[in-house]
Amino acid sequence: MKRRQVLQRLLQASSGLIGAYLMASCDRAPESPFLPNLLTPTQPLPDHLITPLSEFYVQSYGLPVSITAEQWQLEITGAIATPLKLSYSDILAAPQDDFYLTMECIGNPAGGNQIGNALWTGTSLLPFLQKAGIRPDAVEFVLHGADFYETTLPIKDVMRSDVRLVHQMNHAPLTKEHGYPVRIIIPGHYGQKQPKWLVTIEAIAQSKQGYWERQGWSNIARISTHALVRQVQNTRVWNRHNHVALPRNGDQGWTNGIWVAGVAIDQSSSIQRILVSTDAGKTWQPAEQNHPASPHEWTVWRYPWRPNQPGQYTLLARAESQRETQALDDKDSMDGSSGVLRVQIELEA
Ligand SMILES: Nc1nc2c(c(=O)[nH]1)N[C@H]1C(S)=C(S)[C@@H](COP(=O)(O)O)O[C@H]1N2
Ligand SMILES: [Mo]
Repeated sequence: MKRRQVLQRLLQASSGLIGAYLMASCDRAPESPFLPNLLTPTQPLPDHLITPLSEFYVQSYGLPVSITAEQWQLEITGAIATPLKLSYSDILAAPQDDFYLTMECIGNPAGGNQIGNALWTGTSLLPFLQKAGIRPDAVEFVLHGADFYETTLPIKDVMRSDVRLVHQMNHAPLTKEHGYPVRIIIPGHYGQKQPKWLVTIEAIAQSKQGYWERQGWSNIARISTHALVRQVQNTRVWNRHNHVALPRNGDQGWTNGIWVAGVAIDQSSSIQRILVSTDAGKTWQPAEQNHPASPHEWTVWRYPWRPNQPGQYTLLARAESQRETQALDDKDSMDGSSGVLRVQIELEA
């Protein structure tokens, strides 16, 4: 992929984020997923931090598709023994699971807003695939959206009981933008492996690449271990809003200490520690964190910083999962950003 395309993708990512930022900053007090819950020192960190729908990023390469639940059909086809056609009521009639999962775009830059956590409801795809009978020569599945979006994954990555056909987000039907009536969710992978308006699952005998993958984005798109700083005291730290000035006194003053808070996630293993540095990476201290039951849901964390001098500070956060420790690079790569955001803090004298 060309640099220009990377840039375009990053711009796409940030326009979503600017949208969300404006929405949050205009009318009333923002119903922020971060501000109140994370900063009450006497309260334990919440078990789950759900992103309000109004702030949940949308990433679609084209316009959202309008299909009704009645029109919708999912075809399982290709290198299989028995082609299947499923209706919306077939999906609802199967056993239902609720699960928390954090969705993130592979193009989300360090500190970006192309990430959100939701409670999803759906049914396991595996029994349907078993019924269809995958032929031994099949190597991959192509997952097709009604917008002609497509992405692929190896057979073994899709034939897992935690891969689900999802029709609800936070106990409400998926909105059109998020893939109504049905999308697929394949835990551990970035958003590009989760087609919305899913209409065909095709088993193929020769591997191929999907829409974003043909443009150079990782073909396997597994989420890397990374921490994201989300707020410093009451200021949200989104990408390109990473400069925070704090007065000496008053509610938002720094003399009584400063709360820094954020999230962290990995593809498949739980987050062991989040380390925070307030001296540009020279020294690191562990933050307080929650421990979600699923490794596919973000860990939330907060760190009470007690600076004693005014001046300029560079604040960073990095995560350690059971798999790896986040490197200290700050490049946004085509394998997903594991970059560390450097937040510039000015404590006023
Ligand atoms: N059909 C379809 N599915 C899609 C896409 C798309 O353009 N079309 N974009 C993918 C990408 S790149 C991401 S990051 C996620 C975003 O999901 P969301 O819009 O529900 O947050 O959807 C994925 N599924
Ligand atoms: Mo994405």
